[in-house]
Amino acid sequence: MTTYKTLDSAYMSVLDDLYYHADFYNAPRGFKSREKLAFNFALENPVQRGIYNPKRKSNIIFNFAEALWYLSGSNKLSDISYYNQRMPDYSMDKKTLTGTAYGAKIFHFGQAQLNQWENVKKILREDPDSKRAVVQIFDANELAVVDNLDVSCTLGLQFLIRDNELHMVSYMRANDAFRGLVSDVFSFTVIQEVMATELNLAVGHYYHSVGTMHIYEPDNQWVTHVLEEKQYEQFVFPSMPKENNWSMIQKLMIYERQLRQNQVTINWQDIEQTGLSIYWQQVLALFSIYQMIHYHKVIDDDVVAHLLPIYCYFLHNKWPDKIKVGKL
Ligand code: 5HM
Repeated sequence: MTTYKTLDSAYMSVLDDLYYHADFYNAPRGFKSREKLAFNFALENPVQRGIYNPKRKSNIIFNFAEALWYLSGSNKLSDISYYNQRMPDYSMDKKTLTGTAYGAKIFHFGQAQLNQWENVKKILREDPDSKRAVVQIFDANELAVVDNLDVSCTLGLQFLIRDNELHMVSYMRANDAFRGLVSDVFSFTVIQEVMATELNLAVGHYYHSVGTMHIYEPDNQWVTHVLEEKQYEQFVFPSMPKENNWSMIQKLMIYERQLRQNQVTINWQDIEQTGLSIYWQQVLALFSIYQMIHYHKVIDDDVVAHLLPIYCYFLHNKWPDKIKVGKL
């Protein structure tokens, strides 16, 4: 298995490998794609989860929103479609997501509504060497739903404590190497970091294992543009505070909902007065800026000016008309 230092380097190498050295060309469910089977890679530093290739235009706000949506345990479509207009395409009833809502699987699995997060923590506390700390995501019932639009691509996540570090292995049946990989590895490594800080452990390696890794044909042109771009600025992604982050995450979720529902506006002074730690203040600032973008409000320069350079870079790259270079 190839080990990369950062997700950015893994992404470029995996894309190149898939695009130029695919093993199969086919069209599952009619969607033309190229693929490799039983694909895997490892990340030495899962906190370094940013993808900075300017042509890829990754959406840091959606990435944090999706990770937070998972941590909230929600399966509600509107909680996440606010950040990504494509999400309704995967919903059968246009109200919930059945496969993609990994948080609902993690925190309320199946009829018994199992809280797998708590189970995994208990197992690891009782036996730190355990190989049973698995969060199951894919549910066999998903295949029984006729014409199911949303069958979990992720089978499960396994947590392993080795040498006082929390390692994580994700198992996916299928992963879109160009789109899905960016948000999936972002969210999964956030989950790993939240679990590690809660268990008071350092973050270990992240292992990504996929049944079919593929690139969809309509993305081919964009993929080649991304692959042509070899030299670009890199940043150091911030680490979460080394403490149990749940109280901060829960507080952040309350503000996130109020912003999303357009019940409040939040300026930089408000953010500082939330009592959130600096790491989570930055994420709230991202959500506050997204509210301005989404609801076509005037962008609050002061909030932008207080963002870390890494987040300014992402926003300017994604929304150059709204987040100006001069504000960097
Ligand atoms: O036909 P199928 O159910 O496999 O189509 C869903 C596709 O969405 C997957 O093949 C995968 O390419 C992509 N996907 C992903 O990469 C979907 C999800 C949602 O579970 C995900 N990552 N998290």
